[in-house]
Amino acid sequence: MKSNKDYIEFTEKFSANNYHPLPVVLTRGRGIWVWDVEGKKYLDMLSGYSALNQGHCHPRIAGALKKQADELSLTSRAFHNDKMGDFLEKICTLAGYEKALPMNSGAEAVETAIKVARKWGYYKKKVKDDCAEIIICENNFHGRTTTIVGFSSEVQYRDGFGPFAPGFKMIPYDDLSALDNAISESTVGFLIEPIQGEGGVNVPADGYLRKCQEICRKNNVLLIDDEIQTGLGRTGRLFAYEYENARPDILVIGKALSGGFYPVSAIACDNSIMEVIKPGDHGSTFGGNPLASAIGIAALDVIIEEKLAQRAYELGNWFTDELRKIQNPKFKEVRGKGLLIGIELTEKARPYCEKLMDLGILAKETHDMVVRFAPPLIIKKEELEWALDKIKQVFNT
Ligand code: IF1
Repeated sequence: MKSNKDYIEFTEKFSANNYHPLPVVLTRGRGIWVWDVEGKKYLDMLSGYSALNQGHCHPRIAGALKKQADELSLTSRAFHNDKMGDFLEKICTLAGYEKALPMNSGAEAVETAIKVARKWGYYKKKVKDDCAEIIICENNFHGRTTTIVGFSSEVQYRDGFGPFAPGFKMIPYDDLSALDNAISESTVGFLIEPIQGEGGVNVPADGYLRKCQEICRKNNVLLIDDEIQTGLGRTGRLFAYEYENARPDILVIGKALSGGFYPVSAIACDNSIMEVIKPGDHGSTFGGNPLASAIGIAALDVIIEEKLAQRAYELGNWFTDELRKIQNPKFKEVRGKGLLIGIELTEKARPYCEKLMDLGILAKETHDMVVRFAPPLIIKKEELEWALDKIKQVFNT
């Protein structure tokens, strides 16, 4: 039997060195559990960065994939298919918007939101050509395209990838006066994460999102909410903005939209915005394909029927309270919402993730000093209790 080490050495011969994964090689996943090539079992507390809210290989979504894969996988948008309508209707009905535009990766959906906001700016707000500006926040993470990393505050994400697209203005997160002062007559949108995931599980002050919505409305600026990581139940609501009833003008979703089976993303907005997009303006080879649509329908059905947002709310609150009871001088803060939780430490988090891995828990550090816990939302309380015991073993001084 080949060991984890064997697989890693073999893979590294051919793979770009663009990640620094934990030294574990996974070969099977089911629900909250994954197994490595040596048969060791782990509780996955990263969930594919929240693409696996429904858990690994959810049978209902797997079944939809297998069925559709035997019928029709791709038509391109040169022709219609019989699944995209049902998929987009489900997105619009659940999210409460009139229209949706399906893409593949999260970054593509963010790029789509940027293009739609800019075109809306020129055609509806009458912003001067090529002057549209979108406001973004420090410590944002919206993907890895050159446009998006161009407005990242993370040096490493930008280093060596310039030149970058203009038209973005950066402000501090969770700072309302900065937003108000940054808006000009050229501002078409404010792109924000309701909670900054990669930024370190940064939760803004209560009321922040609602007040952002008010400032945007007052200035005829589109509020663009990137819920690719916080959406689809992760934070204890179907969408994180619901905590403050801060409905965005453009909603961006991805990751768990496919239950981790396939890259599926989308934007949703009302027709007064989406109608600026005309045939041929935008698209992609795989966007809205029947296989992605069939998977997306099943993924959304699982989220709703298994009440994953409610589970995240109840179990997340309990789990966060328990983590806060751990007495450890290295704990700077335990924060998050629902089952998107971060423990900020006073030192690097990676060594603790390695200790957790030895005890059968897979968690990932974010922003160097934060251990992120984001298990699948199907997790049971007794499984979280098991995890808590291991976390206490690692962190209890
Ligand atoms: C990596 C981070 C998480 C996202 C939000 C858009 C995207 C993401 C809020 C782009 C993607 C992934 C990307 C992955 C690691 C992971 C990540 F650490 F990078 F930032 F989750 F926090 N908006 N996040 O979180 O979606 O194009 O990847 O489908 O790039 O290392 P994508």
